[in-house]
Amino acid sequence: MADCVFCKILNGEIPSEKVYEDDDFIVIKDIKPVAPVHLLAIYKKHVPTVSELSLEDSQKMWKLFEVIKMVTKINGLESYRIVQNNGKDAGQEVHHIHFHIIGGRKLGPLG
Ligand code: D5M
Repeated sequence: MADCVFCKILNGEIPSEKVYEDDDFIVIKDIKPVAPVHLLAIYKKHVPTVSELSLEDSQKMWKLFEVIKMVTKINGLESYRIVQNNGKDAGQEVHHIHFHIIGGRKLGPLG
């Protein structure tokens, strides 16, 4: 998608701090971290929200948890939060499916 910031990161138009990459996912450092560790696991295919995932996309999501296990281990996180926003009222700013991985400090209650 031409005006999608994550598509631009994926095609190299915008720089990012890459932590991990495979055929389906890339993990980068969030530009506006809310905790000492704040990573974004981005699904490479441009799908705006979970509601728009095809069955084929959903079937690839199990891999995401293997990726999260790996990057949290590398970052020494025993406790962490996974956040995934869908739609404006949920606070989604970038309409390209991604998962926040947040940790490295004591986290407060969900709002
Ligand atoms: O989260 C979107 C997140 O994407 C938000 O935490 C900032 C982050 N962001 C935006 N642009 C960049 C770039 N260029 N690099 C790294 N991180 C970025 P959402 O769930 O959509 O609200």
